[in-house]
Amino acid sequence: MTTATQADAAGKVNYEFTHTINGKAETSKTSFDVINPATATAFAQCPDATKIQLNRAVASARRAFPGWAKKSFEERRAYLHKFAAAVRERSEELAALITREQGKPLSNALREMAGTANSLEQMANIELKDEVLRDDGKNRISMHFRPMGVVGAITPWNVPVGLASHKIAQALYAGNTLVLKPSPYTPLSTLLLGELSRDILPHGVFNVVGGGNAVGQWLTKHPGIDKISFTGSVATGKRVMESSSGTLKRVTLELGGNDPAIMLDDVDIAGATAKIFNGAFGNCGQICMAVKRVYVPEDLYEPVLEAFAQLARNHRVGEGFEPDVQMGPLQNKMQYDKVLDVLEDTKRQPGVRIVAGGHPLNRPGYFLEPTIVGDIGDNTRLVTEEQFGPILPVLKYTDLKDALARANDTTMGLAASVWTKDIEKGAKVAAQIQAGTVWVNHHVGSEADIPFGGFKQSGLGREHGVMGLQAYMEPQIINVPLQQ
Ligand code: TXE
Repeated sequence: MTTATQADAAGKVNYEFTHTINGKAETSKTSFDVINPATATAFAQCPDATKIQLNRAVASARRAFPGWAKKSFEERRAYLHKFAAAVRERSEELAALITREQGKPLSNALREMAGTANSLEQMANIELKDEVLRDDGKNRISMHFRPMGVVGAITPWNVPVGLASHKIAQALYAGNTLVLKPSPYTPLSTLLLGELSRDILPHGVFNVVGGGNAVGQWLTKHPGIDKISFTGSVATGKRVMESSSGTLKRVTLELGGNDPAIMLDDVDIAGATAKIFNGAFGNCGQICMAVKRVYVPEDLYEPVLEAFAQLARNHRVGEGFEPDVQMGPLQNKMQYDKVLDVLEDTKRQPGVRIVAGGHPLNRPGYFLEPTIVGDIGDNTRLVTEEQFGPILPVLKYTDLKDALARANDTTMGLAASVWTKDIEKGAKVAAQIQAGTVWVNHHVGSEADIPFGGFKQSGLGREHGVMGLQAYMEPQIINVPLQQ
């Protein structure tokens, strides 16, 4: 497996990445370039699956389903723990590949791999119990959860293996089999994960198929798929829901966020700004639940703005393999252009202050300085859209009610945070924000036993926890008369 992550002097990885279909390697006649965002050049090839190959992957998952569904939770737990151990053993290689194709610092890629192994284990440790709904001497009515069938999972490019691991863990532990399609921008680490699974999981239980958006669409329309689990943009999420409707597939959608952080007037400025900064600029701002807007009381506005600016100026940006680097490039050209466009729009706003950053780095690759923006209006692209990049608007407020109304004035509702020395007050303010997760004095995090998902157009359903697991299963009521 080592050659899959080693680059030659020109930065190219000369390794044949393959799909995993029915537990075996498959290539395709055609392939496409995978770009290293730190150099903006192609470094490897991803096989591009045909419709016939996708059909074969779905058929193999269907064949494997009855045997896998019949296994007990304990048996499936043992498989997932074994998979987690193998991932842990190879995490350095997988992390290096993530850094090369995704751009994030190697330390962050290693964290993503540790999270992947933990998530496979933690999900498989959840106990799902049958429930007795009524037992009154006349009837015994109980609820049981049954595996659904074949799950199609579609994943994005920001946290390629980490996000895939949530879907793998839930789908397989629940007793389903899986066909997973990674983003065409970052497919290789997931293909390698599939390769690693071949000696561990029964054939057909876990299939990984590389390809472009068309493969995703085939998956959502495929009559052999029972559920789609999707993480990506709101626009594509809506298309996924539409094309899944043909066979009434169950859908879980984890979409974008425009997540506010609200500082209260008793906030510890140094502590909060440092944590909010990390919550906004981690992974170059490309996290669905990242801080996307900060609301600050008027009296604290200038010191807070300056604290953010200092942090931005000291943040080390560079290629993910450079030592001590804290932020890599944006992941792809489409995203880079989109973020530059938002930046240009921001600079055109009357009275706006760019207090730190504001420029691309003078080197190849999709690098942008961490950028702090002050005195920007509410009705601007930077505030109303999900920027998904390293630009943070800092907004002033005089009245908390008004700040809450502005924070809630969005079609999204994924996550948010409240910052205060008074924890109880923080929790009361948190309850007034329309978002699936609201943290107090913290922002960004994901745990396999805690449900996660969005209000409004940030998604549909929840992943993680008992609730997440149940979303990969069908509830079944067994109604038994106790008197004839
Ligand atoms: O995502 P897409 P893109 C946001 C971010 C970004 C925007 C677009 O704001 O600028 O999304 O990014 C597959 N049927 N997020 O275009 O299109 C695709 O191949 C089925 C937020 O890369 O949503 C990939 O595997 N599948 C997000 C996956 O969908 C389709 C993380 C995601 O691609 C498809 C990433 C179709 N019709 C970007 N079209 C988050 N929630 O964290 C595409 N795909």
